[in-house]
Order: sequence, then C-alpha cells, then structure tokens
Amino acid sequence: MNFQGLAKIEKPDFYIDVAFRKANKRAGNVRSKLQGKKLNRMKKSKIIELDKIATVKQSLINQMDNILTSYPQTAHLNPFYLELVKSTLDYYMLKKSLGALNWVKKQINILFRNYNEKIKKSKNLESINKYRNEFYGRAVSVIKQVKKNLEYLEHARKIMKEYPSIKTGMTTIVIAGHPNVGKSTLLKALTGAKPAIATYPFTTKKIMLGYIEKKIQFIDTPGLLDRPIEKRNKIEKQAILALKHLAEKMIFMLDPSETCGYLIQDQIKLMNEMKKTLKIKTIVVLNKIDLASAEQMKKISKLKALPISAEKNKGIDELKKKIIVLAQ
Ligand SMILES: Nc1nc2c(ncn2[C@@H]2O[C@H](COP(=O)(O)OP(=O)(O)OP(=O)(O)O)[C@@H](O)[C@H]2O)c(=O)[nH]1
Ligand SMILES: [Mg+2]
Repeated sequence: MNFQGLAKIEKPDFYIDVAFRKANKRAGNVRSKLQGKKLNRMKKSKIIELDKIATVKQSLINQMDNILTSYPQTAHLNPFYLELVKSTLDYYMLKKSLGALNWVKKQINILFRNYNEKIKKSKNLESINKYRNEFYGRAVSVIKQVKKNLEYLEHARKIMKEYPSIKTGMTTIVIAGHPNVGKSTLLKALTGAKPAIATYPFTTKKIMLGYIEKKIQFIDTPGLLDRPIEKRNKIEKQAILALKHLAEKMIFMLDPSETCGYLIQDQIKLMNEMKKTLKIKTIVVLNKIDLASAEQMKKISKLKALPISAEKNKGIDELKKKIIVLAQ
C-alpha cells in the first residue's frame, strides 16, 4: 500500500483558480479561431462562454477525481491499514469527506447542464454574460461548501504519509521479546542487508523491516511487543491489535543470560502473554547462548526452543530452515 505518494490536498481557492485560468486560456484560443468567421457577436460570444463553463466544469470534476482516485478506498484497505486508519483518524469524517467530493462532482454537473441550456437559449449578450457569471458563482459556492472536508483530507494525508510501507501480500513474521534481548541483531543476521526503517504511528520509535528472498517479511517493533499488555496505553494496545492483522507468525526471543536486564521468568511470562494475545504460530529462540551459563541454560531446558547467538551467527542457518518451513 502506498500512502506516501498521495498528492497534497489544496484549499478551495486553488481548485477554483486552476479551473478559471484554464477556461480563460482556452477562451483566448477559441476567440482567435473565431476571428474572420462570419458570425455575429452574440453567436461568437455564446460559443466562447459555453466553452468556458464546460472547461470550468471539466477541470473541477477532474481535480476532484484526481483526489478520489489517488486516495486509498477505505472499502479496499488491507485490515492492517484499516486498523491504522481507524485508530489514527476519524474514520467517519474521512468517509464523509471523500463523499463530499463526489457530491461536488454531482452538483457541478447539474449546474453545468442547467446553465449550458440557459446560455444556449439566450437571446442577447447581457443574458449570456449573466448566466456565465451565475454558473461561476454557484460553482465557487459548491467548492467552498466542502472546505472543511478538503482540510480534513489534507490532515489525514499528512498522518497517512507516516504509515509504514509494509508489504501486505507476503508471509510476515514479527520478532518479539523484551528490550535488549537481541531482536534487531537477529533481524540483521537473518536478512543480511540493512533493515528498512519505517515509522509506526503508535510509537515514536521506528519499526524495522527485513526480507528473505522477497518471500518472507520480518518486522521488528521496538517498544511494542516487549512489555506486558496491561502496562499499555490505549494507543499501544491498538498498535498491537493492528499488528495482529499483519503478523502470521512470531519469533519470540528469550535471553537466558539475562544480560538484557530482565529475569528469565519475566521473559517467559511475556512470551506466554504474547502467544495468547496474538494466537499465531511461534518459534521460540534462546539468544546469547555464548553468554549464558550452563546453569542458566538448565533452567530453561524444558522449553521447546532453538538456542542461537544472533551476534556470533550461531544457529542462524538452522533457524532460517525452521522459518522457511513455518512460512509455508
Ligand atoms: N554476546 C551476545 N550479545 C548479543 C547477542 N545478540 C545481541 N547481542 C547484544 O545485545 C544488545 C542488544 O541487542 P539488540 O539487537 O539491540 O536488542 P533488541 O532486542 O533489538 O533491543 P531493543 O530494540 O531495545 O528492544 C546489543 O549490544 C547486541 O550486540 C548474542 O547472541 N550474543
Ligand atoms: Mg532493537
């Protein structure tokens, strides 16, 4: 999903100016084409003014269409992004604002049909000009009526621009575990290249994305899946829920050496909680085996887990194999 490429949404005056400028420019061309033609002044004026109102109509409609087609359709959003939209924006207002642009298109069309007829039937220059002015005035008023909606769409665009660009058609694995256990080190060990950094609207920290052969996507979410849920504020809880739509599998990382600063029993408690919350298939890894003592390893010998050292690149190939099986 690409929220980054959305064009800026302008104020009503901007769209009106574009439309009027276009109409005036065309009118100049039409006028010079009519020069030398044997038509009376009123006929020429009619052709010019009809062309103007048609140009204004089309320009306004095109400009509204450009916004409508570039904006993500809420009905087609991936559930993860829909959740983001719902928790970072006023979903009702967003839908209403997009609806307002459709209303503009409809109104402008109606006005155009109406005034096109009126100008065609006009018998003198005064009424041609009067109707042209009336059409302009009413078209301006229609656009101005959606000022608040345009403002809202621009506000929404700025927020959406910060959404992470996550690939939604790929097996996605989240890496969870207490702070400092080695999640980011593992992401790098698994995916080689520098991970892509993306923003996540719920946290001030950036999330990291890594890929294996364009088939498996890993997400490292600092500050998100590393503390018990009950200690979360509302926004963070929503963030975890949003992630649930995306994450099909999880790697939960434990640090038996406890050099991360957390006791192993607390780490296990968090793991059980995350498993319960996310309800997804999980591979448990024991990291920093180069640091853990025999006694520390014994404490967790009952766990079905894969011992690794992300930093020393130990057990990574085996883990990769497990991941590939898990991803199928
Ligand atoms: N000795 C050793 N150190 C490791 C290992 N894996 C990670 N570390 C170190 O542990 C520290 C924390 O690693 P990170 O990968 O930043 O941990 P993290 O889980 O991403 O931490 P947060 O992003 O704060 O949640 C770093 O200093 C790493 O170099 C390992 O297998 N062995
Ligand atoms: Mg990290």
